[in-house]
Amino acid sequence: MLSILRKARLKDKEMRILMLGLDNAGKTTIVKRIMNEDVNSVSPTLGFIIKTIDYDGYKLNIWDVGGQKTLRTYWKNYFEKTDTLIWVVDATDRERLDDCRQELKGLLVQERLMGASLLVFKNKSDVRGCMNKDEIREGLQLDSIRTHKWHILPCSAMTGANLQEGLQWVVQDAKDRLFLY
Ligand SMILES: Nc1nc2c(ncn2[C@@H]2O[C@H](COP(=O)(O)OP(=O)(O)O)[C@@H](O)[C@H]2O)c(=O)[nH]1
Ligand SMILES: [Mg+2]
Repeated sequence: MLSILRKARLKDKEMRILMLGLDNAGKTTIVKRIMNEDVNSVSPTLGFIIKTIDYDGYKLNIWDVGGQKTLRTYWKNYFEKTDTLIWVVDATDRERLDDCRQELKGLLVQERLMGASLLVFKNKSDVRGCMNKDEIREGLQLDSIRTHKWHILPCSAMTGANLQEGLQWVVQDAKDRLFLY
């Protein structure tokens, strides 16, 4: 049933994108950069923000949800009808990579996220000495994911690098799915 609804919306070229990750990963800054808003005035997100972006003929509704530990229990309220999960990782935060892996793992077993694709944004790639793509891929054990179609992209909310490419992947994935079903 869910998948039928999902497909109907994809046909309407409307998508729901859930942006999650640990606090301080750069989720809100990514959304602001995509929206061409000032990225220097970001404060921690309590609750959530929804932004709508038109991209390649698609209407992308991006849900930016607060990632602090106390807020993570509320994430489940946003799973329904999600087409794509964007998991934002702070590539400079080696200490919490394990925490990051566990949180992601916990999401990927959620039934209501089963039909969603996964885009991992390796954010803060502009910072010298940050973890590279392989380190994140291994640290998050992405190669062991069998339940979701996934893709990892290094990006920077500060420079804007690869953010458009990320949206392009999201939209292309939606097109592929429409073609498949
Ligand atoms: N150097 C660098 N800093 C970033 C980048 N993205 C976010 N930040 C900084 O990381 C901090 C947390 O960003 P925020 O968007 O609030 O993270 P959120 O908690 O995931 O929403 C802020 O101080 C941002 O300026 C990035 O790509 N590069
Ligand atoms: Mg935020």
